[in-house]
Amino acid sequence: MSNKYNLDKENSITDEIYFRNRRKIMSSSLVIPFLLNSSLFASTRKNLPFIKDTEFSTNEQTNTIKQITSYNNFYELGSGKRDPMFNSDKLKTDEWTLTIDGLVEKPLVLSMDDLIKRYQLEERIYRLRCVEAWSMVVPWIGFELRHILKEVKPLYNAKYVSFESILDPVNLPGQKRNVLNWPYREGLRMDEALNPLTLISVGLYGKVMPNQNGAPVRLIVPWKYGFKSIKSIVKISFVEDEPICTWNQQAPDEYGFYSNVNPYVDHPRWSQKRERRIGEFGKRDTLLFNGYSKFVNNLYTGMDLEKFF
Ligand SMILES: Nc1nc2c(c(=O)[nH]1)N[C@H]1C(S)=C(S)[C@@H](COP(=O)(O)O)O[C@H]1N2
Ligand SMILES: [Mo]
Repeated sequence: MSNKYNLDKENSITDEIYFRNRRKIMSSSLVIPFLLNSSLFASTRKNLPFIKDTEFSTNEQTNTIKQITSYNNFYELGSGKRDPMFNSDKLKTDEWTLTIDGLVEKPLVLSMDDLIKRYQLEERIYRLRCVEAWSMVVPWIGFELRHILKEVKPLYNAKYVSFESILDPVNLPGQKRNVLNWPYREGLRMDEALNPLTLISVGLYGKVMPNQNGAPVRLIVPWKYGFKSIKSIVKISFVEDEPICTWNQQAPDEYGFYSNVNPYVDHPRWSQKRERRIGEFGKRDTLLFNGYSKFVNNLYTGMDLEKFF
């Protein structure tokens, strides 16, 4: 096995469904599939410099760029899985800044150029397991969140890290209604934030982040359900108390603060024992901590994972 990219094969079932729907949506029959294909997926994204990680990356087959950019959850761009792709141009990422504040010695405000130059970027191939029982394997580009922590120096009373996404109801179609309590928010315990698996990601497949995947900067926490991996982050704050998390606030019985991938604790409305890898027909077993036990087990020793789900 090797870390070979799964370059766009045109024959997967998701691609087929996608093209069928797309043809329905495009009213003009003059749009030939070739044009459609090239304009939607031809990459104008800028290349990023990076080194390849071997320590934490999986050597499973990666999902295709098409699969990764056409089946997303990103409620700011709509609640359907295809909405983020169709509405991707509604996310405005110009002049983006990332603010790091709260209980720290040295707060920071970084432009995207600053951020990309400041930290050595790595390619990390991670599984991402959505709470809705599907998963993907993505070659993310990013750096460990703990490198930011080292720099801002959290104060002794900082016990959690809170993350906030963009708020732009003028442009973001999903934010024109209160589908969620905007802006989208997430949080981690300090030791989870310091774990080397926890990534700040600025791209995938060697290039800057596609809008639908959370451009220009997002979090990746591979042992937790996908919704913890907050997209399009504008602010990271160090705080004393457990921060508000959007899905936990929305439905506390269904989504806990921890949300570690756990096949032994079902969601109240469905099983978490198995998952469908996007592009595959059958299902595979879901692994405890999404298969990252070796790296994160120790964070939860002595904790009742049914209570702290
Ligand atoms: N701001 C924001 N971040 C978000 C979401 C969202 O709706 N808004 N959806 C989450 C969910 S449920 C998942 S599964 C992942 C999907 O990431 P991907 O589209 O890159 O696969 O993003 C997460 N981050
Ligand atoms: Mo998700």
